[in-house]
Amino acid sequence: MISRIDLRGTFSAGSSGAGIDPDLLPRAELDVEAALETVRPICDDVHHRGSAALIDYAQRFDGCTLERIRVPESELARALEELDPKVRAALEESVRRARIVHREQRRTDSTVQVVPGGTVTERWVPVERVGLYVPGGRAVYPSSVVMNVVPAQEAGVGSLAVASPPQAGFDGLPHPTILAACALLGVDEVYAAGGAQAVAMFAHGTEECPAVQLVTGPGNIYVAAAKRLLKGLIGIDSEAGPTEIAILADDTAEPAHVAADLISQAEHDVVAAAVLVTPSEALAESVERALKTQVAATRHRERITEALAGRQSGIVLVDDLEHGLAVVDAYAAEHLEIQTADAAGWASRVRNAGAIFVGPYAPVSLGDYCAGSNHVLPTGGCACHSSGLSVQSFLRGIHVVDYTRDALAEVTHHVVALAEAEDLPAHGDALKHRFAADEEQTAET
Ligand code: HSO
Ligand code: ZN
Repeated sequence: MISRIDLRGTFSAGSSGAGIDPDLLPRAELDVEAALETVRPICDDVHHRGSAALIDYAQRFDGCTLERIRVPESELARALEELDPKVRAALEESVRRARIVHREQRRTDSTVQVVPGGTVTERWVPVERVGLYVPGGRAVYPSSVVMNVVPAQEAGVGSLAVASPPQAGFDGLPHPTILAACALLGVDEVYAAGGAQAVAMFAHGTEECPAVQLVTGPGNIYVAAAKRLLKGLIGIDSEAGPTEIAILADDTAEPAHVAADLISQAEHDVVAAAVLVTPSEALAESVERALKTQVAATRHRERITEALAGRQSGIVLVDDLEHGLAVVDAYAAEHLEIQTADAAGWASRVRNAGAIFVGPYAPVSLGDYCAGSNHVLPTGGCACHSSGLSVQSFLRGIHVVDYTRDALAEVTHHVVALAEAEDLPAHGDALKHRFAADEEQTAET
C-alpha cells in the first residue's frame, strides 16, 4: 500500500538539506492557482451583493436555505448547554494548556537608544478585527476553533468573528460542536458561511459582517485560493494545505507506534501525507506490517488507504540518521516526529518543520488537541520560511522614532549623502530645512 523510496547511496556527507533533490521526495501537487479562476467570480459576487450572495451560495454549495448568515447568540448558548460533558471537559483542558503556551508569546514593547537623544521603540499592537475560518463538512474541528481563537485573544485582538459552513443536518447552522467551542471561548460573533465566500465576506464586509483586517484558519483549496486572491486587502496566516506527518525513526522506534502515528494524520484526508524516513530496513518492514493490521481495524480505512497509497506518502530509506536529517529538512514537514535514540539531540538539529514532536511519548495527536502547542502549521514545504499560528500572527510591530534636534543634526550629512546617491535630494532637504536658520546665523556672524 505505502510505497518505498530508496535514497540510499545518493547522499554525500557534508551536503545539507539543500543537497536533496526535492523531486525525489513524496509530495502532493496542490494547484491553488487553478482554483483562483473558480473563486474569483464568487468573491466578486459577495463583494457586490453581500449577504444575498452568501445566502445563494449556502443554497448552492451546502444545500441550506438561510435567511441570514449571522448565527443568533441563543444558538451558541444552546450548543454549549447540549455539548457532551466529556467533550466540554476536554475542550476546557485544551484551552487551558493552549493559554499557558500562548500567554508566554506575548511581547512587551522595547525601546533602544541608538545615539544620545535618538530612540527607536518597537510597539506591539494587536490587529483590530480578525476573521477566523473553521472548516465544516467532513472535517468538523472544534479543536481548530481553540487553536485560532486562543492566540488571537492572548494577543489582545478586540473584535473576533468566526465563520464555518452551514450544515444541512443542523438547520443551516454550523456544526454544533463548533458553535459550542465558540461559546466556551466567549466568541459571540459567528457566521454560517463556508469556502471562498466566507473569506470574501470577511475581506469585503457585508451588511451583517463588518470587514476584518486579517483572516486566519485552515480550509480546503477554495479557501486557500480566496486567501491568495484577497491577500493585500486583508492579511492572511498561510494557505494551509492537506495535513502532513513525517517521522524520522531508527530501529529503537516501536513499529506499532510509528504506524499508528502515520495513520492518525492520514485519517484527515485522502490527500494527507504520511512519510517515514528511516535508515532501518527492519523498521520499514515492521511498520509496513503494522500498517496493514492497524488500517484494517480502523474506522476510516478507505480514506487512510488512499492517503497512504498516494504519491504524497511513502517510506524513505536513507543511509543513516545524518542523511535522514537532511531529508526531513528538505521536506520541511508540517509535523515532524523524532523517534530515535537521543531524540532530543536530533530534534535540536532540525531546521525546517512546522512543529517537532520529540521521542516516543509526543505523538502528533497530542499536539492536535492537548499539548498546549498550536496545530495551525505551515504545510507543503512552507515550514522552511513560515511558522505556525501564534500570538505574533495577530500583532504588528510599529517602530516609533523619536530624535532630538541635536541627534538629528549630528546625522544630517549622512542622510543628505544617501538621498543624493539615490537622486532624491528633497529627502535631504527635509532635514536641511530644519537647520537652515542656524546656517544663516553662522553666515551672519
Ligand atoms: N492535524 C491537523 C489538526 C487537527 N487534527 C485537528 C485533529 N483535529 C492539522 O495540524
Ligand atoms: Zn490531526
